[in-house]
Amino acid sequence: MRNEILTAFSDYCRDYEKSDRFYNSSRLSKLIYYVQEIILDNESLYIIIRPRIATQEAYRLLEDLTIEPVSAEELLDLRDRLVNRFHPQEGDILEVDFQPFYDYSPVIRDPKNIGKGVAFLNRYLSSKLFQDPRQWQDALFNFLRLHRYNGYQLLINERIQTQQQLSDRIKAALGYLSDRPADQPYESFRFDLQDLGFEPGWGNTASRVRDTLEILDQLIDPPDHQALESYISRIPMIFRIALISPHGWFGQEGVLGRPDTGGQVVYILDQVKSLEKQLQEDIELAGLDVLNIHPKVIVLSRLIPNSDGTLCNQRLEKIHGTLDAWILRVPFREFNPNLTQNWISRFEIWPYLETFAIDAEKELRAEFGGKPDLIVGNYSDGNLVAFLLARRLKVTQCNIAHALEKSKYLFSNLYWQDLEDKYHFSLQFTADLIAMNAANFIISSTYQEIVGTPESIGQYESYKRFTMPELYHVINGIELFSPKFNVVPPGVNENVFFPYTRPEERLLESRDRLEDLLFTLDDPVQVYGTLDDPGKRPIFSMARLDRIKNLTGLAECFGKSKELQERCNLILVAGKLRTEESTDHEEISEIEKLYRIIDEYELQGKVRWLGVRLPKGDSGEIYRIIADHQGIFVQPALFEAFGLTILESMVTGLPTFATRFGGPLEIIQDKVNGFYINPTLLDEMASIILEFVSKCDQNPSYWEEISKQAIDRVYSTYTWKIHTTRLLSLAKIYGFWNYTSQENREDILRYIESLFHLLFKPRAQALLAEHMRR
Ligand code: UDP
Ligand code: LCN
Repeated sequence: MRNEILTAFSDYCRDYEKSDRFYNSSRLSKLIYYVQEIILDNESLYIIIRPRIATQEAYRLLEDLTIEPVSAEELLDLRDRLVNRFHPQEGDILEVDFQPFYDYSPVIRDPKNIGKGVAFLNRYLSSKLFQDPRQWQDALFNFLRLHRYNGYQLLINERIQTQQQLSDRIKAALGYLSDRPADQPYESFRFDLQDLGFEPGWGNTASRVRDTLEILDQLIDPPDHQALESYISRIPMIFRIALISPHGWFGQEGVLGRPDTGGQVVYILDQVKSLEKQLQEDIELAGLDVLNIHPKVIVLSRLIPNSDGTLCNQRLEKIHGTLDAWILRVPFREFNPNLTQNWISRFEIWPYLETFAIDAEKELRAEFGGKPDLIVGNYSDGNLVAFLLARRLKVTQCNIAHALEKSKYLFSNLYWQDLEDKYHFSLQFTADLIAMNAANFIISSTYQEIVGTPESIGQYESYKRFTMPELYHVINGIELFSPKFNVVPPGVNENVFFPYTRPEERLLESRDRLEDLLFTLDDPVQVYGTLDDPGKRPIFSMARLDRIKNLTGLAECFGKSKELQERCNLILVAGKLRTEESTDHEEISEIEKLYRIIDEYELQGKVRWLGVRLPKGDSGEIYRIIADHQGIFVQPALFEAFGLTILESMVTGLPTFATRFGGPLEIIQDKVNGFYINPTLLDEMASIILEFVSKCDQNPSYWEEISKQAIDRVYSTYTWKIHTTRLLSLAKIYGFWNYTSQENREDILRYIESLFHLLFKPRAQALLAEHMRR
């Protein structure tokens, strides 16, 4: 592995007293820097190089020092041999290859533009379309005629029959509007415009209608791609959105901190509110209130009959703070009630998803009174259901991964057979391949989620080429240069998570209660551990007790550093205190491990472990109380796809120390508005924290400096307003291009369907058979 190669090279240079120049800038050192992996196979050495982001090359170095390139197929065979899962005599293994489907669609050239798909697509397709003005004008005209809401025609009516007529009527309408006061309401001249052939959707005032018509006029002749983007973003095309999130406990109370239920729920609930608000604004601006049009957003999840005190057994739940946004819960069909009546881990739910999609389609249609205009999938299961629904309903599909499990577990594909019992990665990775290729567009929270950094490969990139020994070889799993990828990061709920410096917005009552809970309350049901000196600087962390979240690593880092223990307390908010209360194998083993570490390092008196599920308002206040105590937040995950807790702690004003593996590397700018830590190097982690604490002790304004920078970082870059404006504009633009370019996706979708039926389904059925026996 890369880390070992770098260490071996550095040891070699030291032992053989190589010069600095050799170590840092010789050709060999450069080569070593780009080597991702070395495989030793009998007499040959295989070197896998990543010379650029999203690019991989493999070479074989023979004993006589000749070098040969190695093909993708050979490399995957070699990997199978390495884990003793290679049976050439049994025939070739299935090769999955999506490349041919991307061969005739446009691709981004420069890796730095990956994740800016829509800008690229706009430029590319407009230059193609604009070459033939006649074809372009027809496409635009036909697109404008499409739009309806509940059967009511929007934008243009049958009085405009041709593209030429459209052009003339725009000029006539502009003339008509030229002497109207800018703020004259649309309603007062609606029927005059209707006579000319224009229906609602152009604007809510004379000036807005005029602006929209002017952009369109400009777009007809001569067209340019910027005008196109701003025009399409104004078209009222989206009124109903379905967000799909089947697994976990999807609810508004009592769910966070349970296994499988973390950031995704927070993300979606905030996104819904922001989406509804944005849709409302757009509808109002387009002048569509005259038709009494209102947006509706539905989060589709599974109904869990035994809902452990949550509302997850309720079919419909209104989302707080919205007018018409709901959680719609559809039960899994009752195969084995011992399972289907209860929460089912995200690693086990694959057999239920197809029938769930079939049942959900009817319920969604009933609730929306029609079909949605956009379907957004979340996580591997939600994206698979989004694909099934979008295919049946013929609606634009957007994917959000949140976290792709493949990169969280080292060699999860190579050793999938050993992990299958617990994780069923053969289903999950197949579902991922299906959904990511089927999606019309994908939004990611960071650039590195797609293609990583110069040093590490991205989450989507890990699907490019891999082997599932004895199941299939993926020769090309996803086109990373495809314009379907767009980076659109989330925000934080600014009503809940806001700077500790705003006393007027804080509730005194909850502050006192939570202060007690954090530092002093003696309640063995909720809290483990008492603090000898509650006045010490708190090191705080909050996460689910997943292995990957590595709260136990943080406890161990604290345990190993006497100096840290002298100067700080460790306070953890982590789901549960007792193994008997959990059915999740990772949670159980993390609980056991945490107790072991506290004992082994004798941390009694220095650690408090809160096994509570905080209502959202409380978690906001908890960060602020830690900030009142000039504490810090540490996020020690072995890998974090994005990390909402990092945004939450930063916006509160807490100096934040977060893992350098994953999204935090993009959120934080090291030593400017937070700090990177390497959770595998516990001593180094302790010394980074200690250095900060010492600096603060010498110069108290240092804490405030970092705190202020952290707050600024979130407000400037991570807000829901930025997110939803972008998401809606993407949905419209991809919808437009799908229509006008007449891109034929039927071939790739048929291939995907085959994979679903021939690969995914039999395995899902086998898992179901196993579930029936439980
Ligand atoms: N959270 C919480 N209580 C807990 C654990 C987590 O409220 O006991 C919330 C936390 O505030 C954050 C989310 O759950 O909003 C976790 O999101 P993140 O993206 O950090 O990680 P995930 O759990 O999705 O991997
Ligand atoms: C899942 C994760 O693991 C986190 O890193 C993200 O922040 C969260 O989803 C929301 O996207």
